[in-house]
Amino acid sequence: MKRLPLVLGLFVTLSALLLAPVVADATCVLDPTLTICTSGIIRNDACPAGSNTLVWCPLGDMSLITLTVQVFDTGGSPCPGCPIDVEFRFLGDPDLPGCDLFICGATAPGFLTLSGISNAAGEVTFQITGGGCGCLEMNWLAFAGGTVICQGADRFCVKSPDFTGDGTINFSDTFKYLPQLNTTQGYCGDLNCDNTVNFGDTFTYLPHLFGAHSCPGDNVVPTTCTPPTCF
Ligand SMILES: [Ca+2]
Ligand SMILES: [Ca+2]
Repeated sequence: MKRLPLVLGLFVTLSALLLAPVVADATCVLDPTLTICTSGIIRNDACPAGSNTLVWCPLGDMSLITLTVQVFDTGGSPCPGCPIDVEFRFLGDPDLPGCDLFICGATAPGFLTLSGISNAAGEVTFQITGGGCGCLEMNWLAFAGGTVICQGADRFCVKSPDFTGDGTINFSDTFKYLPQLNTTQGYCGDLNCDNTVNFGDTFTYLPHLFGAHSCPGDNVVPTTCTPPTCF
């Protein structure tokens, strides 16, 4: 008869441990259950707003993938000044034969870690760019004070003047682009998202070629990935 309160007490103790506030630093006591993580796109291309299709460049001068993390304290108020770390894992399925997908800043295939400090609204937005064309799967784990505060996944359809997906734009990319220009067709060559490949796309491509835009990083982990709204 005495075992029930003991089990109940153990359960309450365990629950309290699992939901314990996270002390990220001296000024920051988070309630991890209140954290909001939202993936998105900072759009700097002509692809449809609201779609998950984006054109990105290793230099970061086109569209960017974002993850916004918003943290709250145990009283439910936004928590500014909190150090947040995010471990990203990128998997991808290149659309062009012999090409790859590339993540700027990755330190191993598909592995990217970013750190930031929450602002007055308790928010920090992480920005990601890269190269290559195909389906990209982004998984993330966000940490504060070493504790996971949120996790999730999203998929994007990416394309880039870095057609080969090696993190730099040069004439190897031109050789991948020209066949689609010649046939006026192809998802990857349509850099301005008007459903044809023509000199409008060449004008988009050339500044990135002439600037030899590039970044350090690494490729993604191969996967089979097909989002519903591209290709
Ligand atoms: Ca390239
Ligand atoms: Ca086009």
